[in-house]
Amino acid sequence: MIYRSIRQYLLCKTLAVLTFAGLLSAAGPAVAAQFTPPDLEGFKLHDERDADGDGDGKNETRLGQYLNSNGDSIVSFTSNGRLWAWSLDTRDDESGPRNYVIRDSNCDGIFDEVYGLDDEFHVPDCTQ
Ligand SMILES: [Ca+2]
Ligand SMILES: [Ca+2]
Repeated sequence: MIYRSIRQYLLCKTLAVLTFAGLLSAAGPAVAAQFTPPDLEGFKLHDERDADGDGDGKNETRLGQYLNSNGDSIVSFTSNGRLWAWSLDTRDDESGPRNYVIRDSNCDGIFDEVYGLDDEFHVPDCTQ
């Protein structure tokens, strides 16, 4: 079974698999987006686990979950030593700019895609 979003992942302990077809094709001229990783100040490592980011049954992605005293959650996604996504889920904001996933789609170190917490995303091919 494949769970699709970071919210579902955190509930089900299975990593989200997601597709992003159409996102880039609708973007028009190639202006590279760049998203800044969440600030870990005030957060402590809460849990680490491995998860399946592409639905093949192998847990290739290491997740690190960080929490602060407010219960806000940051998760890092690392495969083959490359950190390719971050999520931020704030407890007091069910939606909006303080809840997101950012992904480095091509392993160049720049987080160039952003998703909502309920959106689908998957481990980029460039980590393999
Ligand atoms: Ca996998
Ligand atoms: Ca990138």
